[in-house]
Amino acid sequence: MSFLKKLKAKVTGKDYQEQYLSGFKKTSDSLRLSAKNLEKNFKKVDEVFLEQLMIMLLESDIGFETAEKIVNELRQYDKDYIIPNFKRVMEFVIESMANIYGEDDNHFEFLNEEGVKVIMLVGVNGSGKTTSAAKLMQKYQSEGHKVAAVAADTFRAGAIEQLAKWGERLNIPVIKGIENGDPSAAIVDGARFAKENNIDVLIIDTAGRLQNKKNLMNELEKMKRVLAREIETSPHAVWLVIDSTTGQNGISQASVFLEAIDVTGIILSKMDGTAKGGIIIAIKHILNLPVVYVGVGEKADDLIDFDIDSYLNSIAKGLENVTE
Ligand SMILES: Nc1nc2c(ncn2[C@@H]2O[C@H](COP(=O)(O)OP(=O)(O)OP(=O)(O)O)[C@@H](O)[C@H]2O)c(=O)[nH]1
Ligand SMILES: [Mg+2]
Repeated sequence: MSFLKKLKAKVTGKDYQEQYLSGFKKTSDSLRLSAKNLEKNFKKVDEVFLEQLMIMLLESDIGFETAEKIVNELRQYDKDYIIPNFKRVMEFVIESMANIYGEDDNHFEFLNEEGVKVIMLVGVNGSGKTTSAAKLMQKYQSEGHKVAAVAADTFRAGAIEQLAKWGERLNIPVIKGIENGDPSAAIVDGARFAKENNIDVLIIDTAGRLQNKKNLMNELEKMKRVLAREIETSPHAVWLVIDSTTGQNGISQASVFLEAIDVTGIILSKMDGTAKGGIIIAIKHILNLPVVYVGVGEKADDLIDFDIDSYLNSIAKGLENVTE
């Protein structure tokens, strides 16, 4: 069975498939268009073709290193086996992406632990932290967890109210920081509230300003320190929110956070607004961090659990007419 058929079989019956197809529609459409153009010029896998393929991959925001790796592997494979047609090329590319991404570990295991589980959201200005916090609040609540959140963005005017409003809408308690106050104080209040009220999942929304690195590091370290003092094993997850529409730039902005705190996974927001889904592969390849969730809209339920098979299957949809 071909790789794409196997992929399709693997995801059949899995949750979220419709959301994948609509959330990644722009990526899939754009892949179809560029594949059609590429197919027109295909005779064999030669340097001219490989260069065009490289450009197509770069346009998907997969990043230079990752694109080069795929192109080099294809060149080598063609030397060994000779690729007969364009369909096989595209299949090879998708299969390479799967290999680069690799198998996902179960990053949700901590949710089965006893006691309060703490998830911290970090990331640059406007990347989608607060909206992602609301989406996670709704998700875990709907799965039967007792949820609370901390509005620890004491920096931006209106930020605390933004999360508090989500809390009211979802009927979830939000512990509010004080504007211009110490975010760590809000975190301590939130952790104590969670312990006293048998909360299962506590979600912490933080400020997104990109101040100087030293301040950011100090602040995040302090947050971690006070958290661990209240709840020994916390934070259980630190997820960095990256705006997918900012592409490679989003990845480089993220590096400041990676230096400041142990990030355990990525939430990729605003995927509904971009055709550049290659960024998912780049994140795994360059940052070696799993994409845990993908945001596909502004509503509380516009969040999908990321799984690489469903993602690749949804973008391969765009290739069906080209490759069959
Ligand atoms: N289309 C779309 N819009 C999104 C998504 N996630 C967030 N947004 C929008 O992006 C904007 C910024 O989102 P926020 O959640 O406020 O971002 P933030 O990181 O908390 O921003 P700061 O608190 O200012 O650092 C808002 O207008 C959101 O509605 C998404 O997945 N898709
Ligand atoms: Mg915010």
